[in-house]
Amino acid sequence: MRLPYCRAVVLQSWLAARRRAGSSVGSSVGSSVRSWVVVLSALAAALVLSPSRVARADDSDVRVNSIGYVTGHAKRFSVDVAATSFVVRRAGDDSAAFTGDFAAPIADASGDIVIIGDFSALDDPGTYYVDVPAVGRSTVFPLGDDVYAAPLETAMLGFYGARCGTAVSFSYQGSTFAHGVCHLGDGHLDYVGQAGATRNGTRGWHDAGDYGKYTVNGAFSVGMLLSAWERHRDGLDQLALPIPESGGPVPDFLAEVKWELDWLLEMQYAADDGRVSHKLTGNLFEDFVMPEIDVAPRYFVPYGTAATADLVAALAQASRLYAPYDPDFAAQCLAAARVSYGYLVANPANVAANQDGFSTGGYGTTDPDDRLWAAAEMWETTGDAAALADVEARIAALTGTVVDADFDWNNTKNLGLFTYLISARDGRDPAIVATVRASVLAAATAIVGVHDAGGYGRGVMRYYWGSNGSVARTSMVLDLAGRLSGDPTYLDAAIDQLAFLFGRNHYNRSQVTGLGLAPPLSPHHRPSVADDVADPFPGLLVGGGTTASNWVDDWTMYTLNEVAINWNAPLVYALSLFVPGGAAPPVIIDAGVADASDAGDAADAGAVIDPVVGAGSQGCRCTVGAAGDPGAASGAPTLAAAAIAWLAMARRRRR
Ligand SMILES: [Ca+2]
Ligand SMILES: [Ca+2]
Repeated sequence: MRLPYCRAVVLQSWLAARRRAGSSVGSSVGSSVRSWVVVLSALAAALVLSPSRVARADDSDVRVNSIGYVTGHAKRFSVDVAATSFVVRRAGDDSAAFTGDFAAPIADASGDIVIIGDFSALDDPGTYYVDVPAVGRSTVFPLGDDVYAAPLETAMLGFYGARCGTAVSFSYQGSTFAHGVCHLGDGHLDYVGQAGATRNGTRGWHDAGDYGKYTVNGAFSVGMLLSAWERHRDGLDQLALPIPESGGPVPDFLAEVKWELDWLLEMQYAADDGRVSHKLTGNLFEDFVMPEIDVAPRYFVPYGTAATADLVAALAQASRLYAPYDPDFAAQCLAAARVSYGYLVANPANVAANQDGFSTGGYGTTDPDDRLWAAAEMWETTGDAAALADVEARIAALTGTVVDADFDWNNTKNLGLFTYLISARDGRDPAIVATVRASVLAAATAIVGVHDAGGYGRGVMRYYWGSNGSVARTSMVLDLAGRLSGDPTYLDAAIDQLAFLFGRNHYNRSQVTGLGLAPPLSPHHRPSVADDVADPFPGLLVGGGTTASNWVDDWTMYTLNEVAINWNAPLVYALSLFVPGGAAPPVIIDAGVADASDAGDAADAGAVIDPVVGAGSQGCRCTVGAAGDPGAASGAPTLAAAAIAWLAMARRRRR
């Protein structure tokens, strides 16, 4: 009898304290919210509503990437007690495959004193464990070319399970995860001037632990997923997902993303009115029920210019990527993007969405970054000179950092900057290209610096609500820097971000449900809490600690253990770098300035240079290793060396 009452108390407390009311990501979470976290934690512990799971796995001080290690890439692990040497042993017969010494201890932000071992030179596929004499053994892990293939599929299941407006059912590790048809009433138009009327706003993904659909975060997540497709298509196009569209004309990966795009299209006010609703939610957060039980009315919320710009960007990018598979859909996306882009051009002032009456996620953000992203994607898709002038004016007007090492939904400019930088189109201002290029390398070098300074290789300096998503998101910056410089340091740091998320961390636990060592069992995710399956829905990255050591696996702790599409999307991006076929060729900026013999060598090496930038960059004066270029200081290889290194890596990966 007591339990339902207490549960209601917790839910009310939780609703009162609910997140995203602020204008920024977790760093802005106020002290009042933190107080509620404490209150909720105490309540949960006292009432044994959802027993706080032991945060640390207790089996080892030897922390590895429990998913495994990829041939041709860095292989590092961490130990949080003192030792001098280690042995990597074959799991089959315990024979030694590699012996090494530890580096000097590092004082990690978690308080752990950590030593790091490196067995990158071991490249024979197999199954291994790390043995540290007098300390212990790691979990057993595979080493091979394809250790991330299955996790990538699982991470995409995270999106499929979040589908709104349809029934979902799939099997994973012996359990069936499902929900019924939900939210077909989406949505009501009362808050956008049509009391009592409704319009179709079905489909899309439930955003996070809740069932709302938020344009800014939805478009941002789509942008990261489509960028993964655009840059690592060969690693994604063979993906077979258990979705209804599988086997159709659109590759499964794009078919899953289309479910969100179909909804985004409906967020535009009308075909001739480019304003875009900021979100589609109920007035309040839902109870912890299955989505088909949630029948409270949901509303289109008034437009904001950030949401409008993000829709433009996502739809413009989608237009060029879906065109080979679904030309009608591609045309629909571009037409909608043009209408909303036209609105933005005609209405340059930032307009924040009026969210009066709603206590669901705020996702409030100003729009300069969103407008930059929109202009970049419009230019890349259409070649429109005015859009190029728009994006370049916005880049030139940036104050402070151009490319940010740490970014999230409230700062989308990186997505636009990346598209701009690696475009094959003509006509850019060479000075702006050079600025962006140098800034990508500077941001990536900063990430590597943070990675080097910590005990577990985490590349994000701060800890905040959802920062596991930002850890995954560093892979986008590191990917670009690796391709620009040819320096493997960047991709090595990127794979270490996955290692952190899959168990090489203070907790010795995976941060993704259903994957790796001791994964989260109690995420803040309504279907996982409300269904009758013991395990949570798989493939969901939890937000992680807001300090280096405070993560708990407890569904009531939304600032620590929620899930969200803007965290899963960069996880997919990171995984796409390291699956078979995912390796991307160097980006060569300025073929006209690079040493002619370099270009010749690269061509001789197999014509691997992707003309992503060089061919059309009329007179671009940026050069590899230019003054102020962090790549120069770190000894970035020549263009030819970069191309040859990539070829060698691609060959290794194919073996
Ligand atoms: Ca913004
Ligand atoms: Ca459950």
